[in-house]
Amino acid sequence: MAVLTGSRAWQALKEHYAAMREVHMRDLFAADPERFEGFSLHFGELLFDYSKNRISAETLDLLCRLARQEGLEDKIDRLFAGERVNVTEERPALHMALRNRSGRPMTVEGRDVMPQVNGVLARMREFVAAVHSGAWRGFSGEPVRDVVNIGIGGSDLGPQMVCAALRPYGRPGLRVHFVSNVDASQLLETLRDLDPATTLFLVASKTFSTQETLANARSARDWLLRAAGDPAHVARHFVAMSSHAQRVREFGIDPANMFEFWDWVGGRFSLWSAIGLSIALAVGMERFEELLAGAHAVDEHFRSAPLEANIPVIMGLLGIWYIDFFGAESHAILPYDQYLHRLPAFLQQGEMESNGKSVTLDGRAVDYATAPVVWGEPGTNGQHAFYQLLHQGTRLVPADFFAAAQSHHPLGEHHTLLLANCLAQSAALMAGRTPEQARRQLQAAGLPPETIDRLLPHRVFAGNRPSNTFLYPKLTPRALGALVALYEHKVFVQGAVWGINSFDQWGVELGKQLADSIRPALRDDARDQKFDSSTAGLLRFCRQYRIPS
Ligand code: G6Q
Repeated sequence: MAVLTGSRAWQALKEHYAAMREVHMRDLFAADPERFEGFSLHFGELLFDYSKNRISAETLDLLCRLARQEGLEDKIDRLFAGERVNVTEERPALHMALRNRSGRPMTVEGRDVMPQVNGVLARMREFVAAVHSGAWRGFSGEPVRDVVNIGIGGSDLGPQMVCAALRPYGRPGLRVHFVSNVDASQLLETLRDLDPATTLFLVASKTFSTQETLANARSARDWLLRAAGDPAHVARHFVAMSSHAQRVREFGIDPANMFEFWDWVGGRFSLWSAIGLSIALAVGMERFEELLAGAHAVDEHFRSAPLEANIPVIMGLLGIWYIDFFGAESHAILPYDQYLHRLPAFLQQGEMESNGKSVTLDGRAVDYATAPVVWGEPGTNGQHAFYQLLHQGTRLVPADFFAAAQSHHPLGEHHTLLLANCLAQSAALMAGRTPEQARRQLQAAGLPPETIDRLLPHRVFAGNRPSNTFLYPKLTPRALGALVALYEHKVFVQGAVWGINSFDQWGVELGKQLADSIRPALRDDARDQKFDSSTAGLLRFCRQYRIPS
């Protein structure tokens, strides 16, 4: 047994689980009319309701003991102190500096990084103003009407999710698009309706060596030059966000058009950096800074609130409770907010890339489960698709619900219906429907007894399915910044307790390397013997039907 699972705090939780396993949340709510007050927290304008979880005060106490035993408080301090918490890449993970609005220094290796951070923010502000005012002009002298962010993974999912979420704040007359896939269909479908003369490309790549991004950026440059002619025009249509000036220059982008960030910013935590330029262009620098301020407020909370009242800590520990003790395999993200339709994909990367690990920091195999499969869709759509499994399937799927009390678009009864559905789903998952309730309903419908007996098992809902609910008055930049930072820190909390490195992603390397060796074999059959028979068979099929380019 590994150190963690053999530890006192873990064993205590295991015993406690044996007692809690059969406890129904229905009974917990019935026994304590104050349960909501006891298990919910307000943060600014955000409400975090975690009362619909299979927990008691003792559960939380034991989970916090586990966190303390694993040195969480110290690990949080070391994270904020800019220590090299990403041990396999020997870097800090100091994305909090990007949104530090406190005026306090934040240091990496003893050096305050805030002057650099604020310097890039100032350049972004200038650039955004120039684009918005029309002072920045393309090769034909026209202002920018379309912005295309070319990036993938962390250089795409965050800004894309935020731009979608903050669409109501979008600047009229400026459209922002995202191209990530190396499948040319995405690039070509995006460019089809755009005018090269009024299109600005943002090449977002920390390393500036990512195959998909460079392939898309090259093809975008060719598309531009077919209209613009002179390569000197690239400078008016291409800017880069990167930590690698040399490669940016080699690509042909003027380093004067490069917005820098640093290797202490992980890709999936980079939307707060220059990688957020698409956001700033979409909604304006002021709104971008409100987003930063929302996240900063959460940073302050995370580093100072006691574990028992610390929202990301509670989120992380609840996850551990279900994953490691109840055996939950997945976690659903269910926004009742169409503007958050990319949130599940964004959080999927945040959790699965960060904590999808099976060795500890010192390289030992874990004997406990780590990150769950994170998935989801906007709520009401999901209700007509996969909620059946959430309510009556054989798996326990903890879920997070999100909703704004006010819509950006008050229209008739729409928002009332949306909210009613959101609140109804978490209540139904929690309480379920007992056989007695189901029988009464069927009797009330006037069905004969034998039909009732036949239908009854199908009409029962076990309930006891846990969820958290996040409510906010309106989906503002500030509220969104806070939500995202809560999840970033949740991921850190879980990684800290599991003793894994949440900041590397070696698991994405093997496939990339193999792709490099498979690529030539798509043209040349002499290489087939290098591959397993399945890969060789798939290659034969591709070669047979493919139109060589
Ligand atoms: C995120 C990962 C990964 C990364 C992409 C793009 O944490 O590191 O998703 O963001 O692979 O990398 P570049 O920004 O270097 O192109």
